Amino acid sequence: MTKFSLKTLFMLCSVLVIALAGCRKGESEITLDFQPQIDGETLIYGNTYAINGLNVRFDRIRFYMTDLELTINDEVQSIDDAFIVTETSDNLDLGKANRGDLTKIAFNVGVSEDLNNADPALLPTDNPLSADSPLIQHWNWTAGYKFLLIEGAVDVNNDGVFDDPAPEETMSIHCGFNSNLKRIELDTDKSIKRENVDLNLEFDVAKFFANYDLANNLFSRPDNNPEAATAVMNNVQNAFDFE
Ligand SMILES: [Ca+2]
Repeated sequence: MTKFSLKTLFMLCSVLVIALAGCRKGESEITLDFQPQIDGETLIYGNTYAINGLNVRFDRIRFYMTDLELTINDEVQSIDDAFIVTETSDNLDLGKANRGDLTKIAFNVGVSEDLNNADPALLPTDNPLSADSPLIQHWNWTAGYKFLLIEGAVDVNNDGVFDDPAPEETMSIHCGFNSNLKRIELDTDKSIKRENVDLNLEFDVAKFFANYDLANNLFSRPDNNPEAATAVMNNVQNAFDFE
């Protein structure tokens, strides 16, 4: 290689390094840490909690989180990916965002109407809304996605035993439908300035059941007691918070 081409190569590399460094300097990798709670205490799946006067056990809580927006330096940054939060989700990698002052985070619990009415088979496999995703929560093309799924048991007869999987004390509430889509908007005052930024998002599962008659609403499906799912989704609106 000639001297000239080596010099050219060196210059090109330098420009590339500077360009990459400049790019990194202005952006942070954002992670959402999930902290499910019961009345302010960390929720542990499988444990027993008192909710509305009854002992309750949660085995599984899963929901879709879509159309995320971060307001940083008064500019809304949209995150196009869809996410699913499960009982084993500790955190979600949201990708990169420009640095600055985060004043608001907004997202849907559920799936927006256009996607909810669409065919999940048309989505790429790595999308949690895809028919090929191992985590897909979908009824069929008429009913769409299960936005939120809550499963566990409730000791309705108060004998100290969860009589499940026999159906009488099994809790299974599946929430969906376009009319139940919820937009969560949370004000905050976090600074996004380091290379990696963790945001702690709490949701209090006890609040899912505010003013909810658990004993008589253990089960909900689109064709069986859908009103219970609507009540839970209305409560979801008030269940999220930043630490
Ligand atoms: Ca019982």
